[in-house]
Amino acid sequence: MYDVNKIREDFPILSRTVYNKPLVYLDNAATTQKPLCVLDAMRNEYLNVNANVHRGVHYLSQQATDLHESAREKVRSFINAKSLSEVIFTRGTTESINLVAQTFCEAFMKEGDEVLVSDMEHHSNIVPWQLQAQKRGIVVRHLPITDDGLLDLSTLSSHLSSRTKLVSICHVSNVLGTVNPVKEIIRLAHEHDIPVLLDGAQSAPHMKIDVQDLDCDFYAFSGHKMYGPTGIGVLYGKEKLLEKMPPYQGGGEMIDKVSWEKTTFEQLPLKFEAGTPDYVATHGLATAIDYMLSLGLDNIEAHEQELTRYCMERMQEIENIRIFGPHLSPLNSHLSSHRDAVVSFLVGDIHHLDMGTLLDRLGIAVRTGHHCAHPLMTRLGVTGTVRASFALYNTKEEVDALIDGIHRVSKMF
Ligand code: 7TS
Repeated sequence: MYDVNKIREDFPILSRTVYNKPLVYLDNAATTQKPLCVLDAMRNEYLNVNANVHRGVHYLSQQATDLHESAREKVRSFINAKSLSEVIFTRGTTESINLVAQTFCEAFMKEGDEVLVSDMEHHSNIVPWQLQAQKRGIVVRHLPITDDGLLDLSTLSSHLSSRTKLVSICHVSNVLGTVNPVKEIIRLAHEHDIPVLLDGAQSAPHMKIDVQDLDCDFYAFSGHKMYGPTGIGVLYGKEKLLEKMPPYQGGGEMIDKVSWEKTTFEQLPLKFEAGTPDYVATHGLATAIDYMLSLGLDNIEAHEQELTRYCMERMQEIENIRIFGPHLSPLNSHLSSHRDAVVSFLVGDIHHLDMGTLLDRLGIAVRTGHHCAHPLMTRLGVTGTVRASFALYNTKEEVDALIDGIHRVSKMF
């Protein structure tokens, strides 16, 4: 079954110490650690295969191209996209959303047209739209959240208008852990013929994603948050939309023919992939996906849900703690299906930075601050929170260490 201690052996960094204390790494929503198999795969590619992809007739180039394109197939099947044309490699969620913001607006939006985001977005799903607002005069509207940190779906219809051209929301909040009812949102938006982009940065690492079942029009995620390397991510898009969107950047790989008179572009997905791709990172990402599949996505989710439930329960012991986002119902200790592996909190009037700094001295790595979600902080009426976030290798003992640490810090104040 799921042997977390055995799994931890795949991540040597988890055995290191900081300040002579065992490391307790609870900053996984920012980035996850990498298993040996990912590092080995990338090292092996650089050692034995390395050559630029797509353009070479020679053996190594073909081998590197095969690895790169089989990574695309791995991603396609991981998210169940219909076709390889719909899987675009990017640098990460941020670039995926910027790509859509620039090219979707170019193709489909005019001055006064609206994009609907929500009050719980990461800046990477706010600022790209604001840049388009400055450039093209589009309007960025935002869906409110309830005090429990849920999207208020009763207000969705009133935020959609004949000018709404896209809904762009996170699948899971990186601060609140809220798992949004995205299928329902997509169904409602589609009733008005409005496509939906899902920011999957915090969902792809934690749950089975099926883009056809969700029926989302775009889905963006980052490799480094799911045990893969930094600098690689994915944009899924429905072919019928991507076909109509202009290229994002110009350069090699993305062209068909170039002349001074007229340049034509490659077919999907290469049309959106100018320049040498990070083909070693795509192989690393594919290896990370294989690693997750070998453990079982359901097993990973069950383990992380159990840790989150345990953490939320143990946090009830702490006086004056304020947990943000959907709470566990006191009558029912099962985890709310609305919360993923993220717990943001504050204790009394202890500043989040003080809490984070003192926990760090105990070896416990958490994130503090605004978590790249200023508008959400404003909505919550705080300048920041402390955030613990879990991954497939965390343990109940680490949750215990966090709770003990919070007790110790609280006593100091
Ligand atoms: N969207 C969400 C919901 C995120 O949580 C993040 C990163 C991004 C987009 C951007 O991802 P990137 O890989 O392109 O940077 N979130 C965090 C975080 O919560 N702490 O550090 C990064």
